[in-house]
Amino acid sequence: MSALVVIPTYNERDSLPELVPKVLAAAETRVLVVDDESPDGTGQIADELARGHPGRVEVLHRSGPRGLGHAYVAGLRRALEGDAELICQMDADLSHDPQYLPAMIAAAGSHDLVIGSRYLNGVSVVNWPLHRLVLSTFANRYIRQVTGLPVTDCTSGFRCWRREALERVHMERIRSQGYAFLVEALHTAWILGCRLTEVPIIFVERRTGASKLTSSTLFESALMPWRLRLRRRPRANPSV
Ligand SMILES: Nc1nc2c(ncn2[C@@H]2O[C@H](COP(=O)(O)OP(=O)(O)OP(=O)(O)O)[C@@H](O)[C@H]2O)c(=O)[nH]1
Ligand SMILES: [Mg+2]
Repeated sequence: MSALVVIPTYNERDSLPELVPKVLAAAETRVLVVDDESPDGTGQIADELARGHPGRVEVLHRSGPRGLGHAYVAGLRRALEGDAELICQMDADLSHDPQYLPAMIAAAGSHDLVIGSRYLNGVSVVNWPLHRLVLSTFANRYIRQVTGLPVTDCTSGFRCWRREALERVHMERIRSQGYAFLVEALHTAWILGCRLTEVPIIFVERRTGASKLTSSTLFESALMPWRLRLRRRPRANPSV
């Protein structure tokens, strides 16, 4: 099945040139970089990568309000305008290793949404300071308990969607940013009766560039599970 990998970028000039060739080599993939006018010139580097890989790499230059949620919405919508049967999403900072793409793509043969999961077999995270590890594992446990989501890693940005499932989720209706966006999209898919599965990954902390995690994103993420809890539960007979 043809897969398009959507990669949002903001100031990732050091990691993107290493990541894109690895993604293209890992599987039958194409890449869509979604850049938000990165001040470090990542957008121009992405344009060079597109020129070097004609037909396989495309760049969407966004302007307007910045934010990971906006970038996901724009990128995933653009992806749906094309003909890819599978649409993957991953971070640009090399935390998500493209070596896992083939397993995720294979799992999408029988599932609607595949999650690259850090917490399927204990904790598979390299080089995170203790406070990040505690925050992330606590957040995931909290989300699961409040919402009932049957997934160990609800905040992973490494995902592979079947296009029909992505179409039904209507990403443009999701207003939140960052982790809350990821949790809401996953929850919506679950409510719609999508078949969810996880593939274990080893997550490696970024070596270059800076995290864009902000306290407002964390606050939004803390409230989100309670909003989701008020929604309906999944359909008994999934139709996707
Ligand atoms: N287009 C776009 N991309 C963004 C924006 N904010 C973050 N990103 C990208 O989204 C991905 C995830 O962002 P990170 O800063 O790595 O956030 P994180 O993975 O939650 O945090 P770390 O663990 O510290 O890396 C990276 O590829 C970023 O470059 C944004 O506002 N616009
Ligand atoms: Mg990261």
